[in-house]
Amino acid sequence: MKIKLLPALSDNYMYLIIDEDTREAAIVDPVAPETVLKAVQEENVKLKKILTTHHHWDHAGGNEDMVKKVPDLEVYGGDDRIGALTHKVKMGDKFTIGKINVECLFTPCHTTGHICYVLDDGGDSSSVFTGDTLFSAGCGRFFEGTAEQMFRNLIEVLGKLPDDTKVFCGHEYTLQNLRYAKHVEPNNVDIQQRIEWCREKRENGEPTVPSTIGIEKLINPFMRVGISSVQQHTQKENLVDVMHALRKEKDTFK
Ligand code: GBP
Ligand code: ZN
Repeated sequence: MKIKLLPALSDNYMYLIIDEDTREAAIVDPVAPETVLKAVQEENVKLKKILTTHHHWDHAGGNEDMVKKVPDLEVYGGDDRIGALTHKVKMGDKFTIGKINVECLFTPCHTTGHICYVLDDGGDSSSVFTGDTLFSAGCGRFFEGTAEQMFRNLIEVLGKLPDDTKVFCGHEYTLQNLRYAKHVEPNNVDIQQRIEWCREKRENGEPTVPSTIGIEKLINPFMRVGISSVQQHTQKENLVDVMHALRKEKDTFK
């Protein structure tokens, strides 16, 4: 499996997923159709599917245009507000991209119909496309959901994936997120080291994506609600209360 990261708008990422055996491809959140079509031509692949994480325009806003330009394109997603949707999916639904297996994880909170997609090509590690649910070192705002839901998404669903699962998220927010992570845990050495690593990446014009589930468990405060330093920062013990307090503080963190 080959994954081509395609930057779009100011800080969005689209991902072109290629099954090299069959040359079949899928695109995650194609908000900039011209960029996608150029990459599809360059890679000489057959684009078969759109994987939409959620209905926000900066993720789903290119769908209508894409289906006009690519014949027989299938559009996957978990929300009726997603343009050109052909395959509405729910928790545990499975399909394929060539020989790559895809499993849908329902992760409502940022929006009520948010889906993350886990890809497995039989190789050593899987990849998960997390849209605006899980960012590197952060998570999406709770526009349409609760701390209880995000706790379930991050701890009980995404947090149960193997540590070596690669994380491909919807935005390049990592350095801003790490600044907040450092505020929560000033003594966390993994956060300090990740800031240096990400600074170097960004200075060279490179993305900080992919991360891994294992790395996120070390640096992402929203995946660390059960760690005592994070609990102490929020002055809460109940894990959902910690999640709620972190999101509330980050909503206005400058
Ligand atoms: C930043 O630049 O670092 N804090 C952000 C500011 C996702 S995009 C922008 C922001 O709020 N981004 C959203 C988010 O969840 N950020 C996580 C965070 O701040 O910790 N969006 O474009 C956003 O989802 C959107 C589109 C929102 C349509 C509502 C509608 Br309706
Ligand atoms: Zn969003």
